Amino acid sequence: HSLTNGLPSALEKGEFFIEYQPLVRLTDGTVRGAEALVRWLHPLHGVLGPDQFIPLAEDTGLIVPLGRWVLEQAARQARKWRDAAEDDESLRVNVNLSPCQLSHPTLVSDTVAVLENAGLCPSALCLEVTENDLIGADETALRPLRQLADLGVDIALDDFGTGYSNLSYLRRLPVSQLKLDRSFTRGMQRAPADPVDVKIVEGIVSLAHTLDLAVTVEGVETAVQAEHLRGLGCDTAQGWYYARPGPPERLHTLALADA
Ligand code: G
Ligand code: G
Ligand code: MN
Ligand code: NA
Repeated sequence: HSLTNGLPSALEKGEFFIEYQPLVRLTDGTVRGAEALVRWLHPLHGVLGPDQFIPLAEDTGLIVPLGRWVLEQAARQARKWRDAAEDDESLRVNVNLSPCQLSHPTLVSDTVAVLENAGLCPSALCLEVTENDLIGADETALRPLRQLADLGVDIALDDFGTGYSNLSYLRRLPVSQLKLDRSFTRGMQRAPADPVDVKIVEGIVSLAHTLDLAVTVEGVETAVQAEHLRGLGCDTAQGWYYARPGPPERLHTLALADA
């Protein structure tokens, strides 16, 4: 608990920072964007990961201003990447949303304002929400996400496959991509791949593409795994094989290396 005593004042003290992990298109290996992952530079304990403070931020309500700050930073960063690349179609940014943000009345207006202030088009942003946070959500609860999706913001279903997938509910959600949890891709790290994992991923990709959803795979750690997942038709990959989460400048270097 002492770890998180300083959490309420950490935002105003400027103790949070963001690392970015590249998202790579599997067909050609190009960097398409990055996921923003927040960290807390704790004055006594050093760098803390989200698992160590996001739950408390949710309990205390700090997640709403913190989440807004992450969104602002990420949007500004995407603007910088695009300016540097002199390409407005290039890099996109993914931002995680917590359930408190989803149900917050200003989610849509905040997001629109952040995009406008950053000079970023909605399609440059992907919001990630977990499958579990949407389970049980009715039409009213989904309305803000649907409004954002209608504006052109991409919505991804994060940690897909770890919840209670009543697959028919996928059709009701305003999502355009699935982020397949890394538990499904672990069995493909080395050859020969686990045949059951291969079948499961094959089935999910087929279902997703039928519903017009793109598939991003998480936790790609080896070349063998990347090759398997490319062969199975997955669209985008993220993982240590490509890059660990890191500073924003590095993404630019990685993206330029493609060009
Ligand atoms: O950084 P790390 O790889 O440990 O991320 C762990 C998890 O923390 C991620 O899967 C993500 O769901 C969550 N997370 C990271 N950044 C944010 C954020 O800005 N907001 C929220 N709500 N969750 C985040
Ligand atoms: O939003 P999400 O919970 O998916 O955040 C991604 C989490 O997964 C982060 O904590 C990140 O550090 C972690 N991660 C990213 N790539 C890899 C990987 O290749 N292997 C493993 N084991 N973890 C990863
Ligand atoms: Mn995520
Ligand atoms: Na995830």
